[in-house]
Amino acid sequence: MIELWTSPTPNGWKVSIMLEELIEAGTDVGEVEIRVIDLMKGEQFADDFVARNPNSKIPTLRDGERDIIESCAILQYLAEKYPSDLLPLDIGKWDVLPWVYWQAANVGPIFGNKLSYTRYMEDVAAEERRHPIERFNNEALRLVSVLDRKLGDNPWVCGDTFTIADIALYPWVRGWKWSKINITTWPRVMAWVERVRARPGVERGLGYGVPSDEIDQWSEERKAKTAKSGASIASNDNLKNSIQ
Ligand SMILES: N[C@@H](CCC(=O)N[C@@H](CS)C(=O)NCC(=O)O)C(=O)O
Repeated sequence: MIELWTSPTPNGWKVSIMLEELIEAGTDVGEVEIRVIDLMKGEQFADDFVARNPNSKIPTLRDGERDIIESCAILQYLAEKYPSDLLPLDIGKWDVLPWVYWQAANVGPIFGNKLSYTRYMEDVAAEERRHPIERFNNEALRLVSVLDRKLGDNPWVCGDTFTIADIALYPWVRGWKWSKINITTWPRVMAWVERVRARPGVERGLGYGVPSDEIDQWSEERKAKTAKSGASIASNDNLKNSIQ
């Protein structure tokens, strides 16, 4: 049995979308038990969580006796365990995996930092936020321009086939309004965001931990709760306290 400990956040959605895309492709993934981790309460630092993921971040997946941490590693693990079009298993995998790593090493951290400085650090003086906001915004825009060129006139990131590269990238890019990263200069990226969103597996994957009427438009209450949770996670005190 697969156990997924996750939250409704970009890194969490990667895995819920993956599971739903596999099901959509006709794969029997067996029983999947989902536990929604309350990051605001600090459940990621509890002993049972740390025993599965010493890095104290969602998502973390247990398959039988094996724990897999890191969202992109989980995507690759599931893609290899359940062969489908989501990842070629021959040499063609190298058309896809570098873009998954590119997401993990670049888009996630840069979009995440831009988001934190834009939404979650309002108690930090505007003057102190100015430089990191400009830096992370410019780098995020550069990454979007790379994505635009990679997409070219193809429907999906790696060509004609929807793959785990699309799954890894989409949850971060779809949040461009929340993170205030203006992707509208790149119509091909905008069209790709809509194309991914239209997939039934993506629709279901985005629904883990979020009511269906809030998948695209969060309520004011959810925005406030997310901002509060983000602020507590992003605070320097929280980071200091989690150093062991
Ligand atoms: N590189 C990790 C990043 C995971 C990550 O940053 N997860 C966030 C939510 S999107 C988290 O658990 N944050 C809680 C914390 O930092 O305390 C992955 O891709 O799995």
